[in-house]
Amino acid sequence: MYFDEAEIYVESGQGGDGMVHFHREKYKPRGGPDGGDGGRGGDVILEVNPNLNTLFNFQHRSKYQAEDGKMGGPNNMSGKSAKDLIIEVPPGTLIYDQVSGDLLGDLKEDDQQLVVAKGGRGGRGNQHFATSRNQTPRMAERGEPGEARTLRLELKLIADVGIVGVPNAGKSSLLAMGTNAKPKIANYPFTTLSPNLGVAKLDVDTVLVLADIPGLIEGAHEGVGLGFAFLRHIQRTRVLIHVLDGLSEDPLSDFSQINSEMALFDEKIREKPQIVAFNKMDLPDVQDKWPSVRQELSDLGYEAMAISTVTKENVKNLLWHAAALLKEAPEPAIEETLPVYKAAEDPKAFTISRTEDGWVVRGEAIERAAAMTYWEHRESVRRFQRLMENIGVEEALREEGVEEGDNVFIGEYLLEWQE
Ligand SMILES: Nc1nc2c(ncn2[C@@H]2O[C@H](COP(=O)(O)OP(=O)(O)OP(=O)(O)O)[C@@H](O)[C@H]2O)c(=O)[nH]1
Ligand SMILES: [Mg+2]
Repeated sequence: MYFDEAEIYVESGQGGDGMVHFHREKYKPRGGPDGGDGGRGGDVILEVNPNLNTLFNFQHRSKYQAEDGKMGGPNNMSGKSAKDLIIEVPPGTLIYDQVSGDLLGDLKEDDQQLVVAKGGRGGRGNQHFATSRNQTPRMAERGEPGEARTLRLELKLIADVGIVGVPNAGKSSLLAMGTNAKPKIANYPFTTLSPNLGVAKLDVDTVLVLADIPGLIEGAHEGVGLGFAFLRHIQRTRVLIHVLDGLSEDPLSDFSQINSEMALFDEKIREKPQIVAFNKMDLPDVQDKWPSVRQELSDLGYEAMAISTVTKENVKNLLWHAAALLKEAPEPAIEETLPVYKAAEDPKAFTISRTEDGWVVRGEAIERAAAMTYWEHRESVRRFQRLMENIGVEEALREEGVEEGDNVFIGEYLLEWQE
């Protein structure tokens, strides 16, 4: 249903495991350690594709998983790293972490990228663990696990010019006439349910991106009609074309209504340059009304043009006029609603809790280290124990009163406490 919001689940690839292996050659004494490193797991990356203008694709697919890195091999051979998984999004996509609500990024420029889940690094093979005292290390690291997260995507169209007005005014007709877009047009209100983008190429150097915004009515800023979901698309446009329905009983009251709805939603919209387009001038009734409407608008300080999307009267002029205003219009101010980027939690932080089954230790660094340990190799386990000591988990458990034989859960791993 919604094309401008989506929820997706992403998971990066796990790193490949490092290998425990010793060099072997015919007729030669046993060689040193030569277990290769695991390859890196694939990242999940969002990338702007300027040809997209909706989040519609995510209706059909919402789960994205990058591949895992390959395991290291003998002869110091590194495992193959996995390819990154690239997900294309339209320009103007805001990315939020669904759980924390944090804004992770705002993708606007062509080909701009954001890594949303970093692939795990490959585990090191035993070639790295030889020391002067230990020439035959029977240990290696397992690959680092990938990251999983749920993201909320929100699209803010990036159009230069927003076409606004009451339902049925002829906004979509104008977009269809002036650009490459083919929006639905019909003689009833709320034909357009979501903004359409169109590109008008006026000449080689002058290209306008126009957004046809669904019809606005009184109370739109409070969610009436199609609501404010689409008002926010107007925020990023720089110039507005306000289409008046020439057939309306009172085009001027329509005009002020829409303006106040926009201002109630965001005061700054009022500052955007606005061109008024009095539409349906092919009809005699409408032509009769034009002189008085024009006068009243001019008294209010607005420049108005009379157009017809049927005969195309003044449509090109209108777009050229918009292009001229665009040159002077300032870049829209950066979102005032952007939340602050929060610093990530200290990865070495951990918590300890006691349950019926035993002690539960939770923390990013310690859980990762557990996942990267080969529990079948004593030396790997010792290394893990040193880490427990270094980041203070061991001391904290002792202070809490851990005893010989107690169960200690580190993430998914169960250990038995031994002094
Ligand atoms: N005679 C005449 N009819 C027009 C003109 N422009 C649009 N219309 C008609 O007005 C009706 C509404 O046109 P749309 O372009 O769908 O209007 P809209 O503003 O996009 O309407 P919503 O999407 O419902 O907000 C359609 O029946 C169009 O054919 C015009 O210049 N002259
Ligand atoms: Mg429409």
